[in-house]
This record gives sequence, structure tokens and C-alpha cells, in this order.
Amino acid sequence: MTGASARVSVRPAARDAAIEGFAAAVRDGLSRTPRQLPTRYLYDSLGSALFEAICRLPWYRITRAEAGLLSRHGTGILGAYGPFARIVELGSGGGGKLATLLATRPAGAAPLRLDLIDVSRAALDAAAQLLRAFDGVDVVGYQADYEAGIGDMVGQGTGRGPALVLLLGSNIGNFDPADAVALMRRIREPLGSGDALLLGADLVKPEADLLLAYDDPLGVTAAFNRNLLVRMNRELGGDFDVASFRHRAVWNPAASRMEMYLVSTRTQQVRVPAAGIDMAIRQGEAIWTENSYKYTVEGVTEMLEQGGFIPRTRWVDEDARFVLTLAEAGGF
Ligand code: AVJ
Repeated sequence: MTGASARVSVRPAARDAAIEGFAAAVRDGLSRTPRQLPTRYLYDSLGSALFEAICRLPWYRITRAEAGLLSRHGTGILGAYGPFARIVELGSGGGGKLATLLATRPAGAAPLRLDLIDVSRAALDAAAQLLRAFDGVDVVGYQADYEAGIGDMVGQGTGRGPALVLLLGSNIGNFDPADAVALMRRIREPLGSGDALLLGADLVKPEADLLLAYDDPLGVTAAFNRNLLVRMNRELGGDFDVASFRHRAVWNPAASRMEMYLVSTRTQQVRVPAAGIDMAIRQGEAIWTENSYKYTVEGVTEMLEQGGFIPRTRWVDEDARFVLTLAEAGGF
């Protein structure tokens, strides 16, 4: 039997479905100096598809490195405190990371509930389709940001056994250090003893490798970034001339992060009516769209400990410089 018993439902969070949230975030971000846009809005349907394409680029090694670690060590991970009765994934995307982990699950394993949290409805639909093929799993998708998702989902037990929370793919990289620790604490809060967190984080590596990963020769990352302008035009009635903004990726060594910008190639007026924006952008002026923090192994350990977790096992891909850490919910 393949997934005949799987229950698949995707619930949109009221807060997230609202276009008003996007409009307010755009109004706020574009009014700041420097101008910025919230990263999570990169993931509309096309943005999620472009991100999936990024994951397949030869220069973007995070996804493949993590998949290698998940398939080599999945049995140990799933059996560590288990068997787990529930897996909650923050930022599931199309479900590929979880599918890799579940492929290591032994035949006849105990039933498992999967709660997928993602801002992209299209990604959740794809993930539900992919994951329902696994035996004995119930899949529930929840369209929400991490904050709403944790509040509504992480604390819900099944009464059958421990829960494993997944924060993979270096999704933690979008958070400033203080926010990353705050996120760890938010995840830790509703968990009990025996529950665990599996965290995937990208490590510091040579600048040339990072620049190729975030400004790839095929221009897929540039398209992913510029799609945010396309989305503002479509959903908020904006009149961005998409072709007159170019993608820029820079390594900021002091902050240990990659930064992505959209740079205007000419001085121009831009209106985004639904966000109340009517602004002049100078030639060379940049709109900041993403931070991707790169960690050290020690930095990951410290973040987990400050967040109330006890790191138990870590696996490092030395070649791609990526670390997967299994941590137990501890005391504060
Ligand atoms: C999904 C946040 C992990 O930062 O590497 C990929 C997003 N941005 N290429 C990352 C991204 C540009 C990605 N994360």
C-alpha cells in the first residue's frame, strides 16, 4: 500500500493569506534606509519553483550536502529517541528534505504524523503529494510563517510518542543571530523531554564558493531575487521595470553572511499603489532582500545551547562545509 491511508490537508493561516500583510511589509521596508524587503515574500509559487531549481544548481551545494547526510544517518536520527510519533518541519518547501529522511525509515515502522509549515501554498501542495506516498504517514500542511506555525503546530502532541522538529536546508541562515536564538527558544518552549530538533546549517567557506552559490552563472538566483519585483507588480499593482534592476550578492565577513540586493540600473520613479509607495530610486541604489548567515560548528552549538537545546550528535560534510546537528530539548 502506498499512502492510501494518508490524510492530506493544507490549511492557510488567515494572517498569511492576507495581501494586507504583504502590502504593509512592503510599505515599511521600502520606506527604510537602506530600502529592504522581507525575505519570506520571495516564495510565491514561481519563487518556490525557482528556489527548487537553485537547489539543483552545481554551485549551490547545501541541498545535496544535506541530503547526503540525511540518507547516510537517517536511521540513527529517526531512531535516536524514538520512534518519533510526529515530525514537524519548519520551511518544508517541496518536501524533498523530509522525503530523503523518510526513505531511511524501516519497513513496518510506527505511524507518523507529519506537520509541514511553509509560507508557500504551492510548495505545500507539492510536499503533500510527495510525502503521502510513504507508508503509515498522515500529512498536514500549514501555510504560515515560522512564528504562527510554531504557535499552532509544535505544541500539539499526538499522545503517542516524542516529536522531532526539523529546521533544515540552512533556513536558519535568514535569521540575525539574536533572532536565531529567539527562534530556538520559541521552538523549545512547547517541547517536552524526549523531543528533539534536527538543525541543518551552512558553514563559512571560501568567498569565491559563496559568490558562485548566490550569483550563479545561469542566473537562476538572479531570477529568484528579481521575481520579488514581479510579485509586487502582480499582487500590489506595482510598476517596477523588472529589467532595470540587477541582482547583486555580496559576502559580508564582519557579519558572516551573504547579502542579496536588487540594484537599480537607472534613476527612476516607482509606484506600488496597494502599499502606498511612490518613490524615486537613484541609479545604483540597492534594495536589500536577503541575509544568509554562515556558521561555524561552535557557533551552531552555542546557538542551540542558548536556545535551550542539548546538542547530542553532529554530522559535518567537510567538502561542502555543511553541518547537521541533532539536539535534545533540554532545560533552560
Ligand atoms: C532557503 C534561506 C536556505 O539562504 O541559501 C538561496 C535561500 N537565497 N539562494 C539560502 C537562497 C539565494 C536559501 N535558504
